[in-house]
Amino acid sequence: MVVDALTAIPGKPDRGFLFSEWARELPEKADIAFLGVPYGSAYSFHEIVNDQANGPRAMREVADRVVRSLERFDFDLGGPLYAGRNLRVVDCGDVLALASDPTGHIRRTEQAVRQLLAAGALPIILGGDHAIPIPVLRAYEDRGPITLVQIDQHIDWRDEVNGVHDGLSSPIRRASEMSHVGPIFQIGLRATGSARAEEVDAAHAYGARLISAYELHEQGMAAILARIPDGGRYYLTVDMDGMDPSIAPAVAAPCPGGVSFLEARQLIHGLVRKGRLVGMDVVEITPSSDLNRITCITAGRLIVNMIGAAVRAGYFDR
Ligand SMILES: [Mn+2]
Repeated sequence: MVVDALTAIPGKPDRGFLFSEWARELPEKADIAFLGVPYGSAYSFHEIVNDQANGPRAMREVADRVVRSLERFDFDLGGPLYAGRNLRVVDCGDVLALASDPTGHIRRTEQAVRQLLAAGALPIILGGDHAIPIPVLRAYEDRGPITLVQIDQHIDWRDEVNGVHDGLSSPIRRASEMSHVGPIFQIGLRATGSARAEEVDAAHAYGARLISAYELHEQGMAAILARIPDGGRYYLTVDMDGMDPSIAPAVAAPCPGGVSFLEARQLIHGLVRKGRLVGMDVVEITPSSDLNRITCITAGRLIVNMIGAAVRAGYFDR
């Protein structure tokens, strides 16, 4: 193991996520880059390796069920994933984590995403828990203003839990403090999470738009999309517990009433068309509780719809 590397290839499969080429070193130029980020900032020592840390591996293992092969006609997209374009799509492996440096992976995550952005790549992050967008979003420092769009059951506005400020209950609070993050839309909220009234007040004070799952189901995603300003640079974070547990059971907090696949797909295609989707993460999959791998397939199909829409919107045309 090269201990000063940012990433490490996890090994087993011949190809990276969605038949992409493995990048043993971060690319100097690429169109799309997958990056596994297994570890965030844990709330207790034994949670440093949680079930969510198995997410990148589970996503890669299911990839040939997400897309059977790259030349196949994808009916979500009206043709093959890359529409015949010759794009450089790489899987950069997982951000390296070292027992000798138990928080170094957070710094490495930010650095890796900075390098991917400098390479011209669209980063697609495979988490990991919901702490992971914190260092990812920091990497967009010079690329704002970012409109942050979140699919989640929870608002994730805790300032800290157990004295940890960068954990999975805090990503939107931390994002709100970044000067390059502007409007925040939080979609799919329901039931109870880490938030108390003070966290909801903080979100409202910022101007975050809190959209419950029920408001979404009653008004439809087109109405929600219409509230998001056009022409933005959108970053989409998908906490899989925001999705309905019938299609995403492998989460730590399954709860009925969630976002449907059709709604999430409509959001993704809508954002790609409205402006520029500059990055996406899929987080909070707990592979040990998956059923027939459907949570990973749901997450993978959201990624495929994002890529396919971006290709057809001309994102990678030179
Ligand atoms: Mn979350």
